[in-house]
Amino acid sequence: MTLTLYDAPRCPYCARVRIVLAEKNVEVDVVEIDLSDRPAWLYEKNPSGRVPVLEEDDRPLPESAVIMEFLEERYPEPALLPADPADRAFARLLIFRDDELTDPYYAFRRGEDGAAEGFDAALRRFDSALDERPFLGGAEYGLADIAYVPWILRARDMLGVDFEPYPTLAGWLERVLERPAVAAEAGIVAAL
Ligand SMILES: N[C@@H](CCC(=O)N[C@@H](CS)C(=O)NCC(=O)O)C(=O)O
Repeated sequence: MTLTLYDAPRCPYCARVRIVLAEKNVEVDVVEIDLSDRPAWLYEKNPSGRVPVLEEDDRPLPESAVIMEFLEERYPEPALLPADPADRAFARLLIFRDDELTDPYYAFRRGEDGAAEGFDAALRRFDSALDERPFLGGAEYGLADIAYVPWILRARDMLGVDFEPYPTLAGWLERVLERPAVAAEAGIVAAL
């Protein structure tokens, strides 16, 4: 079986897949896509022309959230979703609603009017959610954390966001950075 990741270092959606692959110690061939000059053949693998695309043999799979779930099923160890169905559903719900963080992030990155306040509000919600549990999905680190941490790292390192006003979020970031897979992603972001 061959596994190929069509990837872009700066892409946070690709980062999700990179982190899950690293957590599960899965080897892949990586094809780096230049997002400013995408090859025409990428549209055959994903009609939207977006990355990431993960291709197992000749079956291309786009959409980072779907790819994460596929990897969880294909390579169950170590488990990145909780065992209990209600807990799994909660983690999936968080991933499904990622635009509650990503929309304010992109508005802030684009410098839109009022976006600093909007992103601050989103980070405060994130901070409060983590008051109740050590990891986003619950007691254990997993896919929900992996789904969000790419934007948090990019906010810190590329947009210069200081997490001092969000101490619970900052504590969570420290905890997830203890994972070598997340630390490796932080290294990719630092080199962008
Ligand atoms: N919903 C997709 C979003 C992927 C996405 O937006 N990727 C960006 C790079 S970060 C991309 O390929 N952008 C090119 C474009 O929008 O044309 C996912 O979760 O994989």
